[in-house]
Amino acid sequence: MKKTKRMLGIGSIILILLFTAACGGGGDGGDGGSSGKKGGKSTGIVLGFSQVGAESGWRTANTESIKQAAAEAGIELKFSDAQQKQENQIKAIRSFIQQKVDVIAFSPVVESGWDTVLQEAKEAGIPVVLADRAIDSEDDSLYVSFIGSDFVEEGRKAGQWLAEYFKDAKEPVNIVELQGTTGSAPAIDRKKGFEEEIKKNPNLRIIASQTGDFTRAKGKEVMQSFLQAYDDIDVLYAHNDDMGLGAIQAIEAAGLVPGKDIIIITVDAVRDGMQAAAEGKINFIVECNPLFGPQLMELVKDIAAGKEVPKRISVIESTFTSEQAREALPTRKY
Ligand code: GZL
Ligand code: ZN
Repeated sequence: MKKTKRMLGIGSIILILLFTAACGGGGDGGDGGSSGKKGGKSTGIVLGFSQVGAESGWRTANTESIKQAAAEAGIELKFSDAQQKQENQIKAIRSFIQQKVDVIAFSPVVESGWDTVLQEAKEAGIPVVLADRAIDSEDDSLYVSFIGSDFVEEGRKAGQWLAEYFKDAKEPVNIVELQGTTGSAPAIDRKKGFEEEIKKNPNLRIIASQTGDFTRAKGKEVMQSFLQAYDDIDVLYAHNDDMGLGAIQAIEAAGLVPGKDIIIITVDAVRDGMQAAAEGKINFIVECNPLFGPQLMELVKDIAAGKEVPKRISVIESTFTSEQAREALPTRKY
């Protein structure tokens, strides 16, 4: 199944400094949920947004950015939290169609199984935006734009750093991997990018890989099972900070020192992850920027105005070693 993302020509990828725009444009993350900021003049636009859930710090920062940006843009937001269940997202999209919203946006919890409901939106004449995660549909006429990170690149950054860190290793480096939600674009692509890089160093090998569903609780539980099954784990690669933080609890409970006995790499760079990195418990964090609320609202306005919009809007993101996390922490927006 060809991936939606690959079908998009590089030319159509518009690199937008979301991070700057979001932070500069009032996407101040931290108190994003506050209704403190007064709403902008109403545009009369109604946006239906189906969110994955509230599974991680990244997700809550993303939700706050979207809610705050909608209020500031004067866009009426109908927001639904799917508790990480695809059937709830499909129900929400159908409800938005019934309510005849102007635009539908959603972060698909998994890549597959969307064609039927998106065909219904298309027949109802309601444009759809993919936010954060992509779908693997063959038919890219089912959505007008995809705004989100390049997860394969995030996985490559993690793999590149690890390959460099262990470039002089003389013996095998045993890696355990906590995958994100099974079937989700970030889980599939972060694994893909990471493996592309580590296969260049035969000493680096993944001895166990299992989903922790992007949550702390599951990350801790699966790491406990890894620690019971293997007595020589050198590295943990977790697809998000929350699973990494749960795993750290298991590592410390086993009497091991995270960041030293087990090198830890995570993705997101949310506040709690950056705090652990600053303390040396996480050695390398790949940033995934959730603050695209303002950018999404500009896109929704353009779509509602019938303007041509880019098929793919990507974000520029950074990475942090422990030292860099210590420096960045005081000014973090999320
Ligand atoms: C990535 C996003 C992922 C985060 C996780 O853009 O879809 O989902 O990395 C979140 O923390 O659960
Ligand atoms: Zn070892």
